[in-house]
Amino acid sequence: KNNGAAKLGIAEKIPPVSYPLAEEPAEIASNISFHAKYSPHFSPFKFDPEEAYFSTAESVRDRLIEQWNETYLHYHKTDPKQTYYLSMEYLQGRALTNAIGNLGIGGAYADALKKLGHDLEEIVEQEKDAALGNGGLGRLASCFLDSMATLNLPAWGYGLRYRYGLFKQCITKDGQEEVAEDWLEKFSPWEIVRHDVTFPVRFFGRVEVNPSGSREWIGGEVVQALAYDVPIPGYKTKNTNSLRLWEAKACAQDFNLFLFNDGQYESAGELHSRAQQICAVLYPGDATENGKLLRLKQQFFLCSASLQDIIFRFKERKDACGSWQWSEFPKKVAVQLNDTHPTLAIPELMRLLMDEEGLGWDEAWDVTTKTIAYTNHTVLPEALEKWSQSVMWKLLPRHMEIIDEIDKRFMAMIHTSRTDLESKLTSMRILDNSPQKPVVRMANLCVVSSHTVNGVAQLHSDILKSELFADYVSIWPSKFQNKTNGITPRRWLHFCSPELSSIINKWLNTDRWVTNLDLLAGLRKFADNEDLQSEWASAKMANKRRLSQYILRVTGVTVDPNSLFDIQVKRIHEYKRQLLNILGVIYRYKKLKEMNPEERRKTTPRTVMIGGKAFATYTNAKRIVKLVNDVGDVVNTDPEVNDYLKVVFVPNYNVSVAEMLIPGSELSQHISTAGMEASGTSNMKFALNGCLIIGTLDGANVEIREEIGEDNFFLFGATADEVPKIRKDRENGLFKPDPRFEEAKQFVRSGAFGSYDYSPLLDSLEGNSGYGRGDYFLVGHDFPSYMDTQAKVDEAYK
Ligand code: B1H
Repeated sequence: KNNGAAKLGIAEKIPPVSYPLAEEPAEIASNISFHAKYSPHFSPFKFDPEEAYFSTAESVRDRLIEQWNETYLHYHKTDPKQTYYLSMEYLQGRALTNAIGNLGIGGAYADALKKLGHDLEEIVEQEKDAALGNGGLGRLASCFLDSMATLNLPAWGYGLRYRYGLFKQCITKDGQEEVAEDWLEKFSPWEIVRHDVTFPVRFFGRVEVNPSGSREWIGGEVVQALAYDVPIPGYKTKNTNSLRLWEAKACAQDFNLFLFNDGQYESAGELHSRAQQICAVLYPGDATENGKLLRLKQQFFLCSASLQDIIFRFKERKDACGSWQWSEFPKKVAVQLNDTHPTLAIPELMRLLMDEEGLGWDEAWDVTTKTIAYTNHTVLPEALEKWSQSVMWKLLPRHMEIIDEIDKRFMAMIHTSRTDLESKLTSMRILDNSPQKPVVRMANLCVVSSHTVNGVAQLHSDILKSELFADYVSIWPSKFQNKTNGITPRRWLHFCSPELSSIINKWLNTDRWVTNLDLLAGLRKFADNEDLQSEWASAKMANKRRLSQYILRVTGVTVDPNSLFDIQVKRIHEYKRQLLNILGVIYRYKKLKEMNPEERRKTTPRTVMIGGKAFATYTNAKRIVKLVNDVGDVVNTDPEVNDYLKVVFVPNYNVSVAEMLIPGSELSQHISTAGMEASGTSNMKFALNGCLIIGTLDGANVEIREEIGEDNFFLFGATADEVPKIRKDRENGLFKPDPRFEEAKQFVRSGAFGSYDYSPLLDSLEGNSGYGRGDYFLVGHDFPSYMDTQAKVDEAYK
């Protein structure tokens, strides 16, 4: 009777399995050995750390599968409203430590591996990071999945299964070199292919009008989307959600045997190789406007496959209870768009509802707008997606008809009920029909079609309301919200710094803070307790030692764990101002050189670490990477200053490297030009690990400072509302540079750090305006207050 389980066939069709999940270390060891023997991935009789990793992962996965199936069945039966997070990026990092930690079986697995002659800490290092994202936006998606699973929410992620994720960064004498990173080189034990979950996705073709007047998209080429599921376990709960990643495949009939037998091998498999291209690589951009047709295909592929799957699940659950209505869809389904990258979900949902399900425009529009919500992650103009109308008409003709209609109806609404906004209509419209380059403005499409739009930190959301989306606010005042970003305290404190985590447990007398961070405030009353202070300091020292060994291993540079560990890690971008950091270091180095040994001894020894990847064609970002490396080469081999300053470029910054760096940090830098970093999330990770911050009033820094207190935040620089006037003044020739700033730049120009030509980089800081000039990011303006504030840091450290 209406039993979802029976319909699904899970309970009835698979006979009960006799496969007890091991509890005791000896049983677990035998389970790991079982996998080594019967799910072998390497030649027999070999149990090296790599094989041990895969077998351990498979043993842990057995437990996840159990919880995972039960979770699916539970939601199938209870039919709650389900959230779907659509994102082109996920930066998952490693999964083994997280899974073991969430299941609470770390001790037992460590003991089991010991019995097998292995060390859990070494085994987890065998895993390659799943880096299907560029930076903060992708990591945010992964943190949300962890959080939603832990909160027992029915929430799935949808993404693409890129064959090659983010590139590996190698540092050579020329600076950054990108190398393809093959995360699937062996295989991933965390993904399960669902051979029964496939959907067709069409590209190109044309729209035909049927005799009934309905419209149909036909022709073109069709590829299959095949689902790979990754389990997302919650912390200390059975709830285990899914990250469903799509792969593109051609069908067998798309392989042309006739051509192949004729020796035309490439043409024979053309459709297959075209399908393969779709998920071949992660779009390498972070805030760039590069991608063209392939990127658009990727975006549509994600949206179409995910929505077909969502509709399928909606019907599957509804069928169990007999009749249902489309108006119920938004009561059962929420779709969150991670930036504009999955915007095509809007016209695709409209198309599926109208052309496949037979709804009229009004009904389909009502369902779509009640289902879709949009998160904006940037106000940088170059990152606001705009797609060429002609490319869109070619690739997605039916969707362009729908977008055109949404645009027309939006204009009609303005003309009838908001004539006061008519003068703004040209910029508020979805279609930009300027004759040189007609484009679709994806952010405008999202704002018009979503029930809710959010920014990712209070300041950013305020800027969205007062600038980027200001004209829409008077039409839909309650549509615009703030949702300040967050991070998972499991990965970013509990698992990455077990020492600090157990000290917190001890002093709070509970580990409930792991799922309720507000409880950390309970530590305040012990802040002056010397026992806590010394335990805290020894945990920090242990993390600094571990980090020092890592730095030595990957860079060959010896750093002193007794020096101040000062870290800036994030994508390399001019607005994030790694250049401000390194120019400050250069000035510090020059002054140290000018001191006598007596004076030097009075300074605070520092180790400055900078890490991050530069977009492959972003020349100035790559010059910054090169400069940091060149400065390091000179400073680290200069015996005069060696005990007082080290400069390290940490190569190949990724999730796992972050898990090593952040717990060992004492000062971290979040120094973007005010108003340009939408939120930032590493600032939260550092603060959570007892690290002080030097930063501007930008993004989530503002709220972090309120939370951790002004004493723990070294504030400097212009504020967001001062920035426009500072830029204007500069254009009018009113800027007077600080002599320290001039000295630092001159030192680089003098060739103190080698013969590489840094003038294009330094020239971008000169002049009053112009492309790549005029110091758009206000490095010169903020330099003096940055240096003064760094001096306060030195004093505080003493
Ligand atoms: C953020 C991006 C982004 N904002 C374009 N925008 C991309 C834009 O491939 N692309 O084309 C990729 C990524 N990423 C970041 O999002 C913000 O800069 C951070 O401040 C913020 O913390 C993060 C998460 O909200």
